[in-house]
Amino acid sequence: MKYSYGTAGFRTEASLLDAAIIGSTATAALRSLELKGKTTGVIITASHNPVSDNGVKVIDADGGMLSVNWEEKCTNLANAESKSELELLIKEYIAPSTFQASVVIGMDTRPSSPRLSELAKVILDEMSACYKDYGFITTPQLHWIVKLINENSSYSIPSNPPPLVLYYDSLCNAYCNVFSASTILHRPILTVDCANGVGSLPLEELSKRLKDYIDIRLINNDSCNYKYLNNGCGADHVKTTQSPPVNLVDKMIPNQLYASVDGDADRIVFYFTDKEKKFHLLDGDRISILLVSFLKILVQKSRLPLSIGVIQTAYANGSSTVYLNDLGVQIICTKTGVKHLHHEAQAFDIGVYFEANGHGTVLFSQDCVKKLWNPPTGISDTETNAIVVLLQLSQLINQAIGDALSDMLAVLSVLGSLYCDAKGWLSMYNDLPNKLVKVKVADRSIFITTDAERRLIKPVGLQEKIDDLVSKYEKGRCFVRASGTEDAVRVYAEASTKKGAEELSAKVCSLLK
Ligand code: NG1
Ligand code: ZN
Repeated sequence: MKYSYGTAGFRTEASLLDAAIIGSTATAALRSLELKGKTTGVIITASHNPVSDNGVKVIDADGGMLSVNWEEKCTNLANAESKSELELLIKEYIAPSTFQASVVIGMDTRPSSPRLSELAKVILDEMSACYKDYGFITTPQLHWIVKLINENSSYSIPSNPPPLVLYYDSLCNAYCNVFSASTILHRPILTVDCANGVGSLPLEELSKRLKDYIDIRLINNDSCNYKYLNNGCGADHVKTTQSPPVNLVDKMIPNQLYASVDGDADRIVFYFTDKEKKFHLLDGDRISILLVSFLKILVQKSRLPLSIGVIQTAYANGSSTVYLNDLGVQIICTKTGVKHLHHEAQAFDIGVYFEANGHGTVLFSQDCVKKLWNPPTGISDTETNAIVVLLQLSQLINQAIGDALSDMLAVLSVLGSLYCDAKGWLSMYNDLPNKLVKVKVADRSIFITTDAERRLIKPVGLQEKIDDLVSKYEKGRCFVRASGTEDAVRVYAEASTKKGAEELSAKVCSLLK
């Protein structure tokens, strides 16, 4: 089998993953050597995939995704056909170094994870790397730890207090500080569907630590019974079916807020039912808009010259883009895949990015954080207060990668600060009716896009046909692109009516047959 390091690292049926684990672990160690012993990470997870799958991703030394120029090397290492070919490649990629490689590893709660993690350790031993195994941990927690270790030269592994304790301290202190600074009045109730995954463990910790501030109620939190992992539950299930997860069907209390995280807790979506029992999803687009609305108010109050940008993909609902335009913040559309959004967000003092599926975060630039730590003298209480809240939000929100747990707390703190409930949040704009479908084609590699994947260059002539169809629908928008994670082409269509969106989708799909 041929592996290819994609947006989600390597992901496949768990029994076929050994070579990918070996290649990824070797990559993490080699990248660490190239960076003079800075710590990198290896996380074993297949996120929202079925329990029989597994996957692996390398975390770069800044706590973000693996640098693009290492993706090909990682692919080559994973595809080495023999031990001697692997050793030759390692020799070719190794940078002359007197340093020792330093790698942290972790895994989700899949039954195949412990064996794959042991395999990673064998490779690290063979490469004489120094490593620390964090066992069951969410993907964003391990990213956060890598960033922490490399940003604090005095911080070495193992160390005291353990990084995970610092993670919880940092999130909880920041939440409590935003709470006090913003005079949030009530103790919100949030029921969280944990997808029966690894997120159950930190969510239990957060619910205990924050019990005086939030009533966090966990469901589908059986991380030991892996046959239930992502089974009818989790963020992906709720987003794609637009319906509640198992154990909540017909049990939702009207107007109360619910959330679902995915199998490795790097995505979150919120939802509620109204009095008529109609289900309403509050997805990544809406998280983005809620957060940026509050951030904009804070920046205005602080009177600091801070730029705010929002990064979306073509899958963002058209109404959310119109809302952002009216709000007067800069909007950038990028290709699908968190690495593209993350990169663009770094261009702003405050960069907000979310994929519609709930994966995202808010980045505060170093320069911005410096300004928040050193406010001008003689400013008003309103300015000081806004600066304090901005600073706390920069500590609450995971700066390495999208994190369901820190996003959850950020959303609750913003809702509380704005005295906004689920209904109020939903009323910020009305989604345009839309349809997202997967189409199996003989060869998806022939679909070449441009303009942040919104237009096709190839197959020649197809885009003109799509344009022609789109022009027949009020507020029509439609694009076709090859999936980076599945062997299929995705068709997204939007129009002013449900009937229109469905018709447009069906017509474009038939062009692909
Ligand atoms: P692909 O398969 O390339 O569309 C999907 C998601 C992305 C992202 C990646 C995982 C959609 C439409 N696409 O990508 O948003 O989450 O998986 O990195 O949801
Ligand atoms: Zn995930």
